[in-house]
Amino acid sequence: MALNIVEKILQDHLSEEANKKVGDDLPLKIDYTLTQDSTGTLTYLQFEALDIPKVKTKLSLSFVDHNTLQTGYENADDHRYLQTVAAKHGIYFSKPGNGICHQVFLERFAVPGATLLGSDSHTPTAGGLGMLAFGAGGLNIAVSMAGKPYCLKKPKICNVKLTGTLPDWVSAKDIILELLKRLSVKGGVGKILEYSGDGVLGLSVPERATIANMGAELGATTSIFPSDQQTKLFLKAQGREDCWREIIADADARYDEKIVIELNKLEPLIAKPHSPDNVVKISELEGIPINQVVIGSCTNSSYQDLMKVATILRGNSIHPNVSLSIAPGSKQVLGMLAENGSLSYIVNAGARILECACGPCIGMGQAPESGGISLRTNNRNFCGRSGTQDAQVYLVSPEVAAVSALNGVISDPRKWGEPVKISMPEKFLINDNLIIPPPDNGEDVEVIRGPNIVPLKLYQEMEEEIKGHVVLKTGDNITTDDIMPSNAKLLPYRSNIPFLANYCFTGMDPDFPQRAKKVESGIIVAGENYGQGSSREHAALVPRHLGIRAVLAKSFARIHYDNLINMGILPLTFENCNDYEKIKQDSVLYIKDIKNNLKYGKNTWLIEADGAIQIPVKIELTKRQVEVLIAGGLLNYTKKNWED
Ligand code: MIC
Ligand code: SF4
Repeated sequence: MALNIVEKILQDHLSEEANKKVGDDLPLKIDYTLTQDSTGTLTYLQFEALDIPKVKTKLSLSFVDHNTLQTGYENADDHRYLQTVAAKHGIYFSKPGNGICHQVFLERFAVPGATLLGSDSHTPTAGGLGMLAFGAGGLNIAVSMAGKPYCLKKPKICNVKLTGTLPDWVSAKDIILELLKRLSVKGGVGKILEYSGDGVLGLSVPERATIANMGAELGATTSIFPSDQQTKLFLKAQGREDCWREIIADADARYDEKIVIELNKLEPLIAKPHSPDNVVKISELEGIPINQVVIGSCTNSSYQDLMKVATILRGNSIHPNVSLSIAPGSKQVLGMLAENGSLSYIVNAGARILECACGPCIGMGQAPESGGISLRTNNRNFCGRSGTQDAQVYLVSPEVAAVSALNGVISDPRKWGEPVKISMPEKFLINDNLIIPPPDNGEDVEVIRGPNIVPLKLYQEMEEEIKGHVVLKTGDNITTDDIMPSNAKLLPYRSNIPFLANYCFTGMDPDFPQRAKKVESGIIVAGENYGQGSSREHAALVPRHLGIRAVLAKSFARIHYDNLINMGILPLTFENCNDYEKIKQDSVLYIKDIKNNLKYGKNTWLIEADGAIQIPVKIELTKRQVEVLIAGGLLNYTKKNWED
């Protein structure tokens, strides 16, 4: 039978599961895992709770790239915990300064045809190299490190065919912005995007990675490119040619959906505040004065990206009203810019060089001025994420960012002059001295925990019934940044759930934590695509800590849906979306017969609102998810069902 790329990789990683119908659970063998520090501390606390001496994957990696500001002892303590817990359990540790997890993983570890699970929503970046890579909650990573399969809801496979070649000054970022414009931030939910077509052949691995990276903003389960000659070229230049193998779709492979993008028809694009799908042509916004430009993040901080920027900046000065900050994606990228002299073009133009980390992308520094206009090469421009609530953040390609930084206004790069072309280096600078392999005698390592690491609370089994107050009613597209904000002040407390609880939803509603604490059981009512964005399980665990027992929404984003189940919170959807109007903030909802309904696989439940009306709600769960919910969460479930 003719197979597409996803089916080929699934076939290698599933036993007899490949023929299951869309929506079913696929137990997937995970070869590699990655964590980053802001989700990693909780992941490893949960891994420790499973009591497994050594990871059972081919390779597991722990990166430090998010919390690197170290304004107090908390971050450094977390780094020490992460380094010692990695050494103890057979995990490679990438030290702060080595770069952003997705960039470093692509450069030094990604393998075509293998599977990767990462505690970060942009883990699909490795799909640029033909890897089947998923973002998930930290608890899922912990369970995979323990050698258990990752249960994936079988997604639809959508073919994105790229034809032709990109016009001058139009880049990979514009391809994914075009898709966001067409499909919206929920257009990819429940789908894997598999790229093909002659347009793919001309895209280098880092360009493909930019596209796969921002598939997360479409809500896609993951994105994947073929492993072809471009892949081989990249791996060869990284000194890793031996792990290359060709993986392409069979000629008559079948897909559930098809999208075609004609590359030669594309123009430079820009996503307006405050959503990555708010995309228009750059020509429509030309001339708007800007205050800040930030170039970096796991989307656009590769060697080729920054070489383009350096070439544009060379011999020029940034506009007097603009602050330009640049965070290279990895030590490899920064080292190469330093060695070939391009770093001096960047520095001399007046850019501020930041360390190789996420930095401003997650609000760790460089917050714009009040009401400031910031152009960024990042993947997310949610309101307040930059650290300034009223800032206006736009998303663009590195070319647009660099030209605009010089002009002081949003600029169409096509008017800049000769197009900048950077080819793939024959050899990347290879120096893995910030990657620490685990020692052979890991069992002797002492794990060091600072006072910021607060032990996990264990929860009880699911209740038989819940009488809960609606403590919050929200609109559509609520992000995990809305639920559990992350900024320079809060990010250091990712291992301290009671502390974080005081800030849950406070960007939107400062009184939420107090209200939630007052009632015994709380319920959140939401619109479409609830929980889009980050994989942070804190957005489920913190509400759980505040007594939230159910979320009733019009629809959910994938990773957050799983995280709610993992934390023992009921994810309910309206059978009839008009019923959303019938529930008010402060309504009391009565959910009865929960365990029976779960056990007997009842898909539609009736819940009572304010002692008067009955509202039909749906719950779509696999058999395993039912058991996880009944057990009170994935940690309880895994401990209960342990067999080696
Ligand atoms: C993000 O881009 O929002 C993050 C910070 O990388 C998150 C992870 C986190 O919240 O720690 C993500 O994308 O999953
Ligand atoms: Fe880091 Fe930003 Fe990428 Fe998240 S999106 S991993 S914060 S660079």
